[in-house]
Amino acid sequence: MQLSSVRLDEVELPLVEPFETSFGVEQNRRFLLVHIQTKEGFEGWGECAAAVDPLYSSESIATARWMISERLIPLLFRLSEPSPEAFSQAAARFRGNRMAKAAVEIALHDLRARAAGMPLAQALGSRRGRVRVGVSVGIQPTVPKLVERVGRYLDDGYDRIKLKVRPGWDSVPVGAVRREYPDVELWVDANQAYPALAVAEIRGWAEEHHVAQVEQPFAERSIRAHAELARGASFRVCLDESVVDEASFDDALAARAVTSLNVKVARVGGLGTGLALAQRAARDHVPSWVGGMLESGVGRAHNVALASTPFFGLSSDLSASDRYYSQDLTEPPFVLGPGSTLEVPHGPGIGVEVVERVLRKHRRESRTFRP
Ligand code: OSB
Ligand code: MG
Repeated sequence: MQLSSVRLDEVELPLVEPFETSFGVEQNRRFLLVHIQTKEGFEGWGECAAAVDPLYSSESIATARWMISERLIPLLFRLSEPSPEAFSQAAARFRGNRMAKAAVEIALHDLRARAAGMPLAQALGSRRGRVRVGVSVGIQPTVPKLVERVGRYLDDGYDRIKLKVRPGWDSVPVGAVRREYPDVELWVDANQAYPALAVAEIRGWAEEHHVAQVEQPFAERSIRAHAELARGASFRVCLDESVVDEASFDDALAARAVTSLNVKVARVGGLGTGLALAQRAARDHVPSWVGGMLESGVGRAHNVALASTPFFGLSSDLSASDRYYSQDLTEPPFVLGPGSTLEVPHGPGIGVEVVERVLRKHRRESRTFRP
């Protein structure tokens, strides 16, 4: 395959409601979109999860735009065969910048699968027609509003709820949700907001309110604090930000700091590493699931394809299109199906199509690169 162009767009899509985490609030999702085209007439789409500010991790739209346009696209144009594996191998000499690398790597996966006329899910080794999903619920203005919000998601059909928590928004809101919905599967995610000293306090409220999983309460590098929390806990300790590659996962496993793994395509630099991590987790009997970054339909479709492979045992943070956007970038929309699931698309590649009209309406910037 010979590349003819790579287009890098910046898009701003309004979220149906603001999403607040321990690190801030988002009203609109701004992200980069990668569109690769070949001389043979094939295409591949990728999305970069980096946000405007480097709050979730050190990457931002600005750093990712520089990395993709000044380093990764030139590197891609020099490859003799533009496969995701050849790209990742060549890009490995650049440190970090995993969200930027992931955006290009996943576009190459979509391209290869489309060129083969095969669904990406199948190309990744999928065996499932549907994936189990839950919903991640942002911090709300008040506890009653949170309880009401959770109730509406349960009415929609989600059967697993993840609450965003932070110091000052934990025991009381989590307890209120638990009292109202005694049987719901409850997870919490703190996005690194607690000091290592908070181990006993977190264990106290998480056990009291029967929380099944506590995600990334401590800083990315605080492996020891996560191990302390995991020791003898009745809940799983899930790592998100701490695991960025196979080496960091190995270290966390050796320290017994991880009893559930959030596999985010963006955080780990692409589908290749995402799959490898999920396989490794399965081998070590650590249940895993696919995390999301409020992606548009492009990124979500990649995540759904990954989640459909046999290595994931827990429900993923992949909700229906209408949980994020009233007008998604792709069609058909993802809709919640029976048993809190999303259907894995059947078409070639990611199996959903970017709607040019929607893209043009929400595009703020566009640059095209040629070999
Ligand atoms: O930590 O999982 C996270 C969104 C933005 C940044 C970090 C996280 C999230 C989510 C969203 O929880 C999950 C989703 O996309 O549905
Ligand atoms: Mg998380």
